[in-house]
Amino acid sequence: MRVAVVGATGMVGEVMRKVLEERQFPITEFIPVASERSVGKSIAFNGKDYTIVSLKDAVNAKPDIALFSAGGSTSLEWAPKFAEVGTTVIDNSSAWRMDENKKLVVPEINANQLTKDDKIIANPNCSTIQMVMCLAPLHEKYKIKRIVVSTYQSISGTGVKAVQQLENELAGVDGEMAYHYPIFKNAIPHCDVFEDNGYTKEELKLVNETRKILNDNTIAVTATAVRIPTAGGHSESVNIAFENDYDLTEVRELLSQTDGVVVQDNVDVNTYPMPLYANGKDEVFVGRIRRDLSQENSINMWIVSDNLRKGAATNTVQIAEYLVKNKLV
Ligand code: A2P
Ligand code: 11C
Repeated sequence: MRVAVVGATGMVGEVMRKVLEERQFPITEFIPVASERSVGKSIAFNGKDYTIVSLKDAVNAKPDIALFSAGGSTSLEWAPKFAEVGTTVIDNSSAWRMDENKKLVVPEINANQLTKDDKIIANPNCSTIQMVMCLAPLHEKYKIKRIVVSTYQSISGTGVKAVQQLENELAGVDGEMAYHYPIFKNAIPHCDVFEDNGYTKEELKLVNETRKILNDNTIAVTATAVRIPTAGGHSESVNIAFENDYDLTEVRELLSQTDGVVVQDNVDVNTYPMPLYANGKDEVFVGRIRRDLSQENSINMWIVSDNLRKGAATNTVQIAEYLVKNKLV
């Protein structure tokens, strides 16, 4: 496969390169792409140095696959240009996710919808991916009626500027602010921008993307997204109301049997997921699984995953792997 990584120098782009290397993705030509600022510079991949090229040169090279993580506006403008020359784009931005003609894919859940005609495939938002990984098997078994989710999101989801802000605050030096407020010793209930209805875009992604991936618009979802000064991954407190009653042991079993999900749930020995330990891992970790005692057929759980891995790069590369395996590129 001839593979372009658009946004190769970015935080997600860097993890994409690492994940492609680790999983030994079958690459015959690697084409790193970034902004004009970076064109001509060199970047390492699989022990070799490659020269970063412009988007235009990358389109002219007609790669088989382009993995995009260079922001929504770059995707909106350039993904169709790649698609036009026959490249299959897997896009990590929010640009195409809710487009009704584009598939929003978490491979373990709905990659079987993909066909050769899907030239722009959307990768969901990080906080959605880790949640639906745990919801999908439970929805199938007990039918989800409503979800209440509160997130505790890593600064790495905002990008390099936010990581730098925290480092500056820890070192006690002034610098550029990624957030309106200090993040060290803080929790900021504001991820992405506010919409007119009082919710942030991040919160609405959790609502809309979840319904699209689970292919069920009857599911009610409400979300509060909060930024906290962690670096290893996003955490989520998720309350789920099912149509039908469930058995707690069976829920744990279902989750344990789900590919890509690891149950860490034994409060007797203080075992539960935490971002410090999810950092650098590809799995979604779930624990604190317990009955919601306040209403029937309801459950609480705590879901943690590395937002740059399963939440972004790993999911994107898994989609590419599925395409290759099923001869869809
Ligand atoms: P560059 O490093 O040249 O700015 P992050 O999300 O970590 O900020 O990274 C964004 C990625 O997207 C970087 O690789 C960045 O390249 C790339 N990028 C940003 N704007 C453009 C653009 N207009 N065209 C191509 N790549 C872009
Ligand atoms: C965050 N989820 O942590 C974001 C980062 O829609 O792809 C990715 C934004 C997106 O703030």
